[in-house]
Amino acid sequence: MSVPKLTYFAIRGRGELARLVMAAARKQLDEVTVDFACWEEMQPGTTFGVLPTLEVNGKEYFQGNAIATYLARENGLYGSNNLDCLMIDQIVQLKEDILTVEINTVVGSDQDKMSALKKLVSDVYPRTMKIFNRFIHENPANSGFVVGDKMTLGDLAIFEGTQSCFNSDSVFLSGFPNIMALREKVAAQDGLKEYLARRKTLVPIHSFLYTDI
Ligand SMILES: N[C@@H](CCC(=O)N[C@@H](CS)C(=O)NCC(=O)O)C(=O)O
Repeated sequence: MSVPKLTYFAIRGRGELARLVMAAARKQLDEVTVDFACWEEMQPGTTFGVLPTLEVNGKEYFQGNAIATYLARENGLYGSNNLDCLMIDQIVQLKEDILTVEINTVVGSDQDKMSALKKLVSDVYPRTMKIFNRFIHENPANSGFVVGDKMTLGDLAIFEGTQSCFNSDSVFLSGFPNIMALREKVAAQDGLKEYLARRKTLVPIHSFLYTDI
């Protein structure tokens, strides 16, 4: 395959899982960063009207999680059997469920944002972190990873799906020790370690976002 090209905004959002996969695989990912200020003008000329997109061998694809899953499969970071893949897919979709509510905390009216924030803190985070924590505990390989004995897309999705929660309330997240241990394990992997150190400076937080989606 040619070097894949990811087009997305300068946020983690729906592009970050693909970035994490490529960092973990230590493969090159070309990136085009779209400025939010230019998006309205640009959007009608784009293939799908939303981002992220991935260009591979001259063809453009979309849907962030499909892109990340494709890249994981290409790089040996997906499950090794169908049930492991199902476990990973559930986790990726759970990450999306969390992100949807996180996004609702930064768009719309103040009242809508406030009610999304309440839902996130009182329902979504407690419920989903418990599930992630249990999944890691129930891995028969007892490896600290969520599937089998090596890192997969499932671990990267837990890492990313818990990132905003970790950033906003690490004390709350420390009540989920398996998640905390997995986060440390993931962050220490070759490729990711370097990427995460770089990310601090490369992913700017936009001023209209008060959380770091
Ligand atoms: N289901 C799509 C949703 C894509 C999506 O809504 N992207 C947002 C950014 S995260 C976007 O492009 N928003 C700009 C717009 O809708 O104008 C995915 O998961 O990639």
